[in-house]
Amino acid sequence: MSSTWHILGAGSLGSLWACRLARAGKAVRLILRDTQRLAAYQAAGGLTLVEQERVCRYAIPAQTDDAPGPIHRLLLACKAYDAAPAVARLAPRLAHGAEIVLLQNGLGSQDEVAEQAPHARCIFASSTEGAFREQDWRVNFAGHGFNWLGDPAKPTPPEWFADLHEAGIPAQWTPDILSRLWRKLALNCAINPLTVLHDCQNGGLLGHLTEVCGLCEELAVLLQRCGQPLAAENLDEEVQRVILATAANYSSMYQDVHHGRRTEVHYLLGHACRSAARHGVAIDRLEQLHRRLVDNLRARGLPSA
Ligand code: NAD
Ligand code: KPL
Repeated sequence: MSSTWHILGAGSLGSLWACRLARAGKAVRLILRDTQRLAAYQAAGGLTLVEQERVCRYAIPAQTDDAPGPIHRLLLACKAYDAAPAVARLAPRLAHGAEIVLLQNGLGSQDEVAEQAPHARCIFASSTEGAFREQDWRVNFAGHGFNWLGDPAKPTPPEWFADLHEAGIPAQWTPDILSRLWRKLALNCAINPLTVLHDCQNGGLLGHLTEVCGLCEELAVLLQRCGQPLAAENLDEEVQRVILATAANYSSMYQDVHHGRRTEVHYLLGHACRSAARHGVAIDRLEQLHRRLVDNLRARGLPSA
């Protein structure tokens, strides 16, 4: 098996991972959308990582998805709605037993990817690191955090796991990755849509705590019914802690909406509503929230799924 890290998506998280792996001497190849993006990247001379005072450029080799050669290890660093189509295009290059690390927030895209790559091992990740693109090919490492990785189908970590520590990527292998992803999804459902609807920073929700707590109640019941009791524990307390700790921040969904970008709602609140319907759980408040959010997105001319 080749030890090259193919990284699809030179956006915020993909660039952050690519620069740290390359800095540690790991073989990295970026996979870019098309020949135009490839030419623009080559003209820029590489990816630039801005980390506090330090600014470093890494001339990481790049290619398009139809380049020759098999892929054994793929870091999928695109948005949830792009994940399955991206893997479908790469499928002819995926070696039997290839490993795909899925960095997508929310739930649902992991199953869509697995359908496109039935012979690959899908490793799910949940990240609390924060990065944003200052401009094309230049990423700012804004928020130190942590990464949990796991595979619901196989408890043993992949042999390359030590690469992450060597590259200074804080990470832990966990058998409870689904619980982590559900918990983050629940936090995002309780906070992000309301920040869009009330047009406020996370701290603005302190003025809407009855609404927040009502959502947490329904989310906790849903998590229990989905077989995720740990993710349901003290959810309302954690949501309020996060609102206070991030009071001055705008949620990721708020930022997407205000930059006119498509949101990941289908894999967050949308996934919660679909799961509730499957399990026969009544979630009137979450459904009403979903309807209000969909109307709001449509009114702005943004995709509502
Ligand atoms: P991003 O939009 O900055 O980057 C995604 C990149 O993927 C874009 O450059 C896009 O052009 C590229 N892409 C999409 N389809 C492609 C294809 N077929 N071929 C090649 N490139 C393709 O997104 P991001 O902020 O890095 O987020 C990625 C995922 O990580 C999301 O699910 C997000 O919710 C999650 N996440 C992000 C952060 C963060 O701080 N940015 C933190 C935690 C989780
Ligand atoms: O993850 C977040 C986001 O903005 O997406 C927080 C800060 C937890 C709010 O839900």
